[in-house]
Amino acid sequence: MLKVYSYHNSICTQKVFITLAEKGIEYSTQNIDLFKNEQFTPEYLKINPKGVVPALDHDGRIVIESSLICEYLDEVFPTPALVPADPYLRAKMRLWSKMVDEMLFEATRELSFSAMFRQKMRDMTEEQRQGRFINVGDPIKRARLISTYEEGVESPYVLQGIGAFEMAFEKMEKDLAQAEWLVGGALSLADINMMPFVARLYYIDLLDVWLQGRPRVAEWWARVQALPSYRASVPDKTSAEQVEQMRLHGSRIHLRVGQRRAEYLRQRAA
Ligand SMILES: N[C@@H](CCC(=O)N[C@@H](CS)C(=O)NCC(=O)O)C(=O)O
Repeated sequence: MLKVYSYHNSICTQKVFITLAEKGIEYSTQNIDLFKNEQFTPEYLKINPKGVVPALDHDGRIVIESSLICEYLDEVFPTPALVPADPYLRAKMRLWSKMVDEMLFEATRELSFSAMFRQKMRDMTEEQRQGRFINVGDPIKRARLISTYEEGVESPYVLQGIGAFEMAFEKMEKDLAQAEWLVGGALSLADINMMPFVARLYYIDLLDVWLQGRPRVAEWWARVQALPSYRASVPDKTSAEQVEQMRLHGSRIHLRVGQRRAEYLRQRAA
């Protein structure tokens, strides 16, 4: 039996859902409401001491960290293979996982927060909001959260996030010149890791900022949107109301994100 601890619209959890769907594996889910601080209850912290989703329960054995969960699933359920057999290609695939875990996750959080979660945080009671800040154990993560809550798109962390996406999309456009998927010509966890992050930009109406002049990434994104595993795990699990909210909040920061990207590119060229 497989159970995924998740929160709707969680980008890390979407990686796990797409992997499970590619492999045609049945699973159940348990919702952890991140805006009610359910990730910090003593019961959930026993499952994931980091106080985040996702977590996978496989017959009572818990696996955490979305990239590790996806690799675990690939080892336990090897068909179809989503990790290249060739060690060199496997290393290239893991480079994409690192890019997502070390750069794009924070970048997406910053953009999502400044677009919409900021508003959700404003709607919390002061006690809930402080609880949310205090419970984030990692001081760097807490500083980023407070900064994007207070400064929105003007936060220095948002500029950092914009730079992270710039580097990722540059690499995608380059790597996709070789084949239609990111590593070795076949769909792999490299693509699956990237999907929810590109999708989030799409939903918050910011993807066009990075797709301009990147035809290969645009074609990759069209291929992803046609994949049944992606459709079942992201659009089909996202309500019309959420789609509307993301679009609405994202469109409000669209102009400013474009300007900050230009600022980033100017700084980089100087
Ligand atoms: N590196 C972790 C990140 C997990 C993570 O931060 N998940 C977010 C949702 S996408 C979360 O649970 N956030 C709750 C919080 O920050 O309080 C992974 O990939 O599993």
